[in-house]
Amino acid sequence: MINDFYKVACMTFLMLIIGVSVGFGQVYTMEAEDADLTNAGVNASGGGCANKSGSGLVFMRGTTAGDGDRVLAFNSIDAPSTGKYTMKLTYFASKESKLELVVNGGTKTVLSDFELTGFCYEGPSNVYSFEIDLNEGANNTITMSPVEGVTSPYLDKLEIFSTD
Ligand SMILES: [Ca+2]
Repeated sequence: MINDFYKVACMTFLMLIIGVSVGFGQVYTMEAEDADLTNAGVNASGGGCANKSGSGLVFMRGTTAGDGDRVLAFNSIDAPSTGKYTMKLTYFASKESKLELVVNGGTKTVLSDFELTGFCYEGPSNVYSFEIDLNEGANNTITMSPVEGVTSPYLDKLEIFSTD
């Protein structure tokens, strides 16, 4: 009985530590440069820029024919339940930028109105928030592609939070 009490206490404590370390309500975090980049996307390292997180940035361009085929995929996103979540995309944009978003192979959504931040070395990043639907379980996928003919933002990090 006492053993069980300690087990529960320890588990609760561990869950609290894990909860604090990933941030309250946060279900996912991934650096863009650590996600799955296909079709010869361009990974801009961000050089020695201190305003990014992780080791770099992903820049898929968009302005050259064929750039629309580039895909940055965030796979195996684990959601605790089916429903609405808030996606927070940390980025840099030095001019008007757009990005195509697909969640779980669904409809393409074009994200626009990225507030301009300048390049990474010029100042802090900004966060683009967008509400998405995820399914319960670890099989959620979010893909991002350039809108062909338009510059993409420099992608730094993707975080997902529960909305309640
Ligand atoms: Ca990064």
